[in-house]
Order: sequence, then C-alpha cells, then structure tokens
Amino acid sequence: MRNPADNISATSRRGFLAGSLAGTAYLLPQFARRVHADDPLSQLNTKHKSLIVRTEDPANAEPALDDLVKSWITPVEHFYVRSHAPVPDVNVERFELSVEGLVERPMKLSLTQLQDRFRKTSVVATLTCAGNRRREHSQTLKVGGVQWAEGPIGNARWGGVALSEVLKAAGVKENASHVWFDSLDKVVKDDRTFPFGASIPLATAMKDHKAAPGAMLAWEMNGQPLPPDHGYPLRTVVPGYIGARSVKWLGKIIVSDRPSPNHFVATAYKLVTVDTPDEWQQQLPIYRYAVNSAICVPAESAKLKPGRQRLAGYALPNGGGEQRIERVEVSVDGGKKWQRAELTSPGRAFCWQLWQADVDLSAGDHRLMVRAIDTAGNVQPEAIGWNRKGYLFNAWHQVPVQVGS
Ligand SMILES: Nc1nc2c(c(=O)[nH]1)N[C@H]1C(S)=C(S)[C@@H](COP(=O)(O)O)O[C@H]1N2
Ligand SMILES: [Mo]
Repeated sequence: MRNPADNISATSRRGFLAGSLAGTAYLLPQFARRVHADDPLSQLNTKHKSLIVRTEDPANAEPALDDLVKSWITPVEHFYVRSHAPVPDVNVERFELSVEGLVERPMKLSLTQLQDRFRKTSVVATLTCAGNRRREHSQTLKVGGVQWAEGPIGNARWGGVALSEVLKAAGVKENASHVWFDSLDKVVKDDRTFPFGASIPLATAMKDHKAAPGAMLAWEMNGQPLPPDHGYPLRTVVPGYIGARSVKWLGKIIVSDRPSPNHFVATAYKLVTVDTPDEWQQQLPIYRYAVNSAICVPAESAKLKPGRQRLAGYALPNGGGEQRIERVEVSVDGGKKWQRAELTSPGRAFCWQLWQADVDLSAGDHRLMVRAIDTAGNVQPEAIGWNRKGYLFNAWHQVPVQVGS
C-alpha cells in the first residue's frame, strides 16, 4: 500500500520530521551520506533497501506489505526501521559496553571481549513496533505518532550472547529487580537531550525459554553485523516484548531495584487515554505484544477479478511465553463465515507465522478479514478500545477490495 497520503499524515504533534516524499519505494539518502565508501559496512548498509518512508531523519520506514510476507526470515532490506533519533556515529574500536548498578563486579566490555568471553548463540525472533497498525487505530480518532500501516514488524535471526550470561558474570545483587538499557543515541524532546532507554524485569532477563533466551545482546542480524539503522554495533533483543524494549546502539546496562526512569519507560509506551502525569503513574509500561494478524496480499482497494483469489499475510502469537499460532481464519463476507487459512512457514514461539488462503470472490465490493488465535488461547479481538498513543492495535484486520464482473 503505497499511499502518498500516509506520508503527509506522518507530520505529528510530536514534531517528527515530515517525510513529504511521495510514498514510493525509496532509497533513504542519509544512509548514503553517513557511510564512507571504504567502510565494509556500506555493503550491508541498506543499499537495496526499498521501504516506504514515513519520516526521513530520524528514519522511520516500513516495507510494502507484499514484500513483507515473501519470506519467514525478513531480509534487512525489507525490515522496518523505527528510530526516535538519528543513528549515532559509534567507533567500534573505542566501543565499550558498561555493566553497572546492582552488580558485584561492574564491567566494561569491548565488542571483542563480549564475543570472546561468552558463549555465542542465535535466536529467531520477531520484532514489532507497539505502533504497528496505528493508522487503523487513527480511523476511530486520530492519534499522534508515525501513522504506521501493518509493516513495522519483521522476523530475523539475531546472533550474540544471552543477557543472562553477562549478568551472571557481573553477579546480580539480591535486591535487583529490573535491568535498564541505555542507548548511545541522542533523543531531543522538549529542550532536553537524552538517550533512548528501556528496562525489563530481571526475571525476564534471566529467563531461559526452550525457544529463546529472555533477552539477547545481539551484534548480528541474519548472519551479518547489525546494520547501522538496526543498532550497530550492539543492541538488545527481547523476544516477546514490543520493539521499544530492544534497545539499539546499546551503551550501558544498569541493574536496578526499579524500572528505568527513561522517558520511553516512565512516560511513553503506556496505554493512556488522556496522557497526563497521573495516568503515567497509574499505568505500567507495556512489555509484551499482543496476538495479531494482517492480510498483506491483496492490497487495500485492489481491483480484482471474480473467482479464486489467494490471500497471504502474517500472524503473531501473544508475546507472553512459548505459545505459537494455533489457527488463522479469513472471511470475505464481513465476518459471517470464516475459513481456515493454511500455515505456510515454521511456527515457533516468539516468531510470526506466515499463512495463505484461497478464497472465492464474487463480483462486488468485499471486505476481506483475518483473525488469529494462539496455542495459549489468546484470541484476536474483533475491536479494541482506543488509546491516545495508538499502541497494540490488534483488532481483526480488514481489507476492502473491489471485484469487477
Ligand atoms: N536506541 C534506540 N533503540 C530503539 C529505538 C530508538 O529509537 N533508539 N526504537 C525502538 C523501537 S520503538 C522499535 S519498534 C525498535 C525497532 O527496531 P528496528 O529499527 O531495528 O526495526 O527499536 C527500538 N530500539
Ligand atoms: Mo516501536
């Protein structure tokens, strides 16, 4: 869905730079500017990246939906980028990860030390932005923020070390209960400049699911060094949690007895309706993402021929644990009759599930719909309540199409 109107609406009250570019597949110019020709990373650096740009710098971009569901592992060129600040210039030779706070042995680790001292592991996990599908949420009542379609989601193999290994080496003190992540980027907001940050409960950090460590410190994405836009040289990946907890350009880990006071934990990424300090205090930070699904083919407002039509898309189990997608159903008559879709990819915990369904379409206007249920019984709801930030939208996805006679 390359709808130029989306880009215009990306001018938000939060002051994101408006990407007034027509919504065509577009090579982000700042990548070209930032990367030197002799830098080996330039090879990996989104050269062929074709994304729909929502804002230019910081870069916020998502793939066209038909590209998105071409493969279970999302290649970097089709992986959404969501950044609150420009990519920081990190010199990997001088880079040190600091591990501090409530630990017996504070540490500073270069990337090489991190790679040499700990056991390397890799995990396939889906990242999705809490603002995925915000554009649909805005149909009820417009909310601020990037007006994402269904594309800020992707599934990658992340290589690195389990955060728990590093925390064990540092020796977590008894009264610790949360792990903070501070980035090396610089977010500017209301005359303040501060790093992007997140935190997760210590229990999650120390968890060792069969399918995935509770959190990863990753330096690889799909077998290659992390591209600059995705956090080079190091990021966290927290399987099952909203993307905002997977901190890119990670600089510091702080073990604490409370959640991070960082804006993106204490204030943003909460389900609020008025967005007042009272509400921020009352609401917990969002951690897990919710069961979801979307139709990616055909595109919205597609003009189709009557007869057989293949639908394709993704579904995501709730991020709470080891569940997978149990069933995906589609409807072509506004939700009266449902037909089971075929699951066409591996189905794993913390990963999305690709699906397809062949439906029969008669001439006329149709509203294609999809809904999913996971193996823990989390059901995608028909509708959800409005929240001011447009987070966690997971109502049944609907795609209007016209079928000519
Ligand atoms: N340092 C830093 N980390 C960050 C962000 C950011 O702006 N700065 N954005 C977060 C959000 S909101 C999301 S959804 C994911 C997106 O990761 P990606 O750009 O690699 O797809 O990164 C998260 N980590
Ligand atoms: Mo996000």
